[in-house]
Amino acid sequence: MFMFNSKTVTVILLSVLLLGVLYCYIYQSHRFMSVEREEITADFRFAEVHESRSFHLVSPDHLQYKQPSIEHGRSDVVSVTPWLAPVVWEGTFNPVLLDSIYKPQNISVAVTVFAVGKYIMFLKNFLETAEQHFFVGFNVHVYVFTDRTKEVPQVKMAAGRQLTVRAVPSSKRWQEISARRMELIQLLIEEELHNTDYIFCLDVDSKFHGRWGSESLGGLVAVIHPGYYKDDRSRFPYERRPESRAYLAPGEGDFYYCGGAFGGLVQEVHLLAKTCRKNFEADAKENIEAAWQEESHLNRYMWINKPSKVLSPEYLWQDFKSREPEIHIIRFSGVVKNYAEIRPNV
Ligand code: UD2
Repeated sequence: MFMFNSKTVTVILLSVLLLGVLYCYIYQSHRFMSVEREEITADFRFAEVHESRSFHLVSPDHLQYKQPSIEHGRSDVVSVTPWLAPVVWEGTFNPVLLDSIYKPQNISVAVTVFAVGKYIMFLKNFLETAEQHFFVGFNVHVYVFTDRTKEVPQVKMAAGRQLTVRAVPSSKRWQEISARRMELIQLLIEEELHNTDYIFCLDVDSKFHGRWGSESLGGLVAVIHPGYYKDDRSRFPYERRPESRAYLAPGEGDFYYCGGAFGGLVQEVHLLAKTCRKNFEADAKENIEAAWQEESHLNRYMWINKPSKVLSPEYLWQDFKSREPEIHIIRFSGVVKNYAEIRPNV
C-alpha cells in the first residue's frame, strides 16, 4: 500500500491552502470589479439618457423664425469660450426656437434658494419675479431652505410650478450659511431629485427683471460675475493660499464666476456640490476658510471642470452697479442690501 510520509502530507496541505487563498482572492476581486463596472455602467446610462436629451435638439417642422446669419451678430462681446462653450448674451439666441425645442421634452427644472435668518425678507420678491420671468411655461419646482418656515410668503404659482419648504438650522455666521448650501444641495439631489432634469441654485437677495429660460440649459452652467468681467485674471478674488483646496495660482482661471447662480443637469450639479462640500470641509479641518467660501471652491471646480454653458452678467447683475453698454438686458440682479443689518455677524 502506498504510504504518505509526513513531508508529502505537509506539501499537499500547503498546496491546498494556497489554492484556497488564491481562489478566494480571484473570486473577491472579480466580484469587486463587476460591482464597480456595474456602477460605472449605471452612471453612464444615466448620463447617456440626459446627454442625448440635451444634445439631440429636435425642432418642430414648419416653425417660422428669423434666418440666422453667419456674418452678423454681437461683435461687442465674446460669445464663445476657448473650449467652445457658448457665452449667452442677448442677441445670441432665439428664445422662440429654443422654447419650441425644449418644451416638447417636458423637462423639469428645480431651483434652490436659501432664506436663513433675516434673508427671509427677500423671498417674496424673489418668488414673485421668478413667476414672471424664470422658465415661464415649464415645470419648475422651487425648494426654499429656511429656519423661518412660518414666514415663507404665499405666492400664487402657475400650473406646473410648485414650492417645497425645507427646514434648516439657523447659524451665527453668514459664512457658514452661505458655504453649507453645497452640502444641502447635494443632499436634496440625493434625496429628492431622481426624476428632475435640471437645477439652478440662486441667491435669495435677488430678483428677476427679464427672461431667464431655456437658453440657459446646459450640462454644467456658470454665470460670469458682474464685478470682475473686465478685469485681468490676476485681480480675480480667487483663493490665493496654496494650503486651501480652492487655490488658484497666478496665471490660472478663465473667468470669475458667481456663487450666487449656477446650475445644469442634476447629476453635474450633484458632482459639483459634493466636490465643493468635500473640499470646504477638508479645508475647515485644517482651519482654513476660502476667501469667498463656496464661491472660491466653485471657481476652482469650474477651472478644472469647464462649464458647458456660460451665462453673461445679464444673468446676475448688481443693482448698485451702473449699466454697461454691452448689457442690453438685465435678467436677474442682486438687490442693494445693508449687510450690517441683515447678517447674523459682521
Ligand atoms: C457673494 C455671492 C454669494 C456667496 C458669497 C460668498 C453672488 C451674487 N453672491 O454674495 O452667492 O458666494 O459671496 O459666501 O455671487 N444667506 C442667508 N442668510 C444669511 C446669509 C446668507 O440665507 O444670513 C444665503 C442667502 O441665500 C444669500 C446667500 O446665502 O443670498 C449668499 O449670502 P450673501 O448674499 O450675504 O453673500 P454675498 O452678498 O457676499
